[in-house]
Amino acid sequence: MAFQVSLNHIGIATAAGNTQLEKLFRLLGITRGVSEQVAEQGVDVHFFNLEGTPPHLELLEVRDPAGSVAKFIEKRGPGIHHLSFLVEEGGLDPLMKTLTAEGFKFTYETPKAGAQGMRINFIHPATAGGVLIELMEARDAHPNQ
Ligand code: CMX
Repeated sequence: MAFQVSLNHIGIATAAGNTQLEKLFRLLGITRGVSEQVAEQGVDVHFFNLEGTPPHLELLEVRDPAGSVAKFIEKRGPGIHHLSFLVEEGGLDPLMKTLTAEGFKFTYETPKAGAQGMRINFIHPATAGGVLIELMEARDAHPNQ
């Protein structure tokens, strides 16, 4: 089965209150889009739009010092954290099934609610060449999740 995915954003981990990249993006003329608190992931996310279309840049600003992004910064320092791919509606569950059968390990058994009204799951970097990969799908197809 062929799956349709597109690169949606690049997530960048940043410490709370650090505005270096935001300033740089502004000077480069990259406009700031929406910001959203994602309590479940322990971060505030700030989207920056490249000419209004994906791929976007997503700053992950730490809010929960015990969360996974805080842990990432502690271990590896701030910087590029994940690549996020948008999966066509209805495609996430079958894609997870296929990738799991191929040996890829997901961080959650079932997708969780993410920013921008998305269902999200992550492929563990240990099974994906050292890169954390987020897969996301519009929640419209799953109104109860
Ligand atoms: N990219 C690449 N490698 C990473 C990584 C990342 N983002 N995060 C952790 N790792 C590496 C660690 O360096 C470590 O490598 P070594 O074994 O070589 O030292 C290994 O993965 C295990 O790391 P850990 O610190 O022990 O962390 P855990 O295994 O407990 O958790 C992970 C790692 C990916 C499962 C966890 O961070 C996770 O569940 N991530 C998904 C949730 C998330 O990242 N949310 C933030 C984004 C929210 C959003 O965009 O909305």
